[in-house]
Amino acid sequence: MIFNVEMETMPHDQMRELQLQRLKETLQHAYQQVLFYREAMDQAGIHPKDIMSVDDIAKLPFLQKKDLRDHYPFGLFAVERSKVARIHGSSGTKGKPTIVGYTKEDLDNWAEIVARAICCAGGKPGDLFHNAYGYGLFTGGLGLHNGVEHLGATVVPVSGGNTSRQITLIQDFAPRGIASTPSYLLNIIETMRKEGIDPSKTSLEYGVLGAEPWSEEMRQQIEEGLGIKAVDIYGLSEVMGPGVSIECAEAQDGLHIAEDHFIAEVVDRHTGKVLPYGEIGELVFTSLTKKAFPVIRYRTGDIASLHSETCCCGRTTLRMSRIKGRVDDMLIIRGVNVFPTEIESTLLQFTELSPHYQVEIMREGSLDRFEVHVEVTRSFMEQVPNWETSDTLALLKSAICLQMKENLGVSIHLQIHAADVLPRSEGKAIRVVDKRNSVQV
Ligand code: DLL
Repeated sequence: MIFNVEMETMPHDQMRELQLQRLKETLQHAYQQVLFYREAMDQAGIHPKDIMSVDDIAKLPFLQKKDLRDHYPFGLFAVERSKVARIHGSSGTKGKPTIVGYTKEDLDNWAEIVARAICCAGGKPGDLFHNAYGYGLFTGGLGLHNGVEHLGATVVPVSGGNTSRQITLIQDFAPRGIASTPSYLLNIIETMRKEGIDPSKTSLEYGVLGAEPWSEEMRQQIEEGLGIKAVDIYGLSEVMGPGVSIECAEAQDGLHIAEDHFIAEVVDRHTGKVLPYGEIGELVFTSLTKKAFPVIRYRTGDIASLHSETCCCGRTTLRMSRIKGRVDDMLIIRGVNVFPTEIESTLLQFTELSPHYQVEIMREGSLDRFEVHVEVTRSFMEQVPNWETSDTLALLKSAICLQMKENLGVSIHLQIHAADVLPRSEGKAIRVVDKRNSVQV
């Protein structure tokens, strides 16, 4: 089922026309209302009226995360604060959050975009929907919440955490859909098994999972574990929140961008040059309908590529690949660039391991040392006598290291722990722990 047929199946040229008209309005609005945009455009020698085609967007200066921090809290708002109906913020752990705002109209648009996204994932009006994204400044909880209501489905606003209660509610309410981070859903599956509940026997049929990078191998574990279709949803508070793009249940191959609300570009992360479709680089988004917090060429720090081929689901919108990772999370191991999801893909091929892992970076002399921490499953510990000193463990360790070397071209230091030792996620999983600047005693 397609929710907004007109927008989601619009021919490409027509969509470009709509985007151009909305882009012009957004630029005019931002130029008039936000000193930052006026100064940035003046400095670049470009005026909104100079934009004659969507491709002209490349002439405009970028917006960076630093600009949001420099104008904390409301310096980039384009309407009076009293017209702002809601505030959200980034889930960043360092320093103050980056703050964004929405007018009532922005919230209505967002709800429609998320309703469309849920349909794309296989949802429909009348569904019962378990929402395990955190509620608060983070856009996941309330973003999905309003989308479910807009769709005409029933939302269960559980938020993240209290996993046993989540499981009780899933069993008692019998939802069709669930939303959470993939890492938290793995935690829920694992807890079900510990509580003697077969996760494949729940009522769940589809999952709307995102807010963090995850691999195909993790998708497979979730789909097999719960017997559901798991689709990837992408978004970020600076641009709007969840729903900027989502995979369709039919293809699960690339995320459909809500192009009537956002223009996507991929740029070379060093030169800022726009890259052709198919090439991997940094995603950049421009909002087309937001009034309170328009963003013009926001550099997301997320690495992906864009694809224009038509999808088997019938949607004509541009698709983006799944996010390989964030620029800040990229590990440079002896000159080789590695994303945590690539490590994840290899680890999850080993059924002896649980799907939980963490990478620690430490300083060793003048070099960085990368330690990958994994844990064996409980059944491995039960099946292998004296598992910690066994040959089976030694063989497993060398097999993982060899596979890692083959897949990623790097040698890693592997630490294998007992089951249930590594931290479990209740929201966004922390995959990389950088200990280089911590004091060693
Ligand atoms: O994570 C919004 C969201 C909520 C998306 C629920 C999907 C579902 P922020 O907290 O601002 O917003 O974090 C945004 O999270 O720049 C990406 O690095 C990462 N991210 C979001 N979705 C995905 C995804 C929400 N599907 C940052 N795959 C983004 C990989 C993702 N990374």
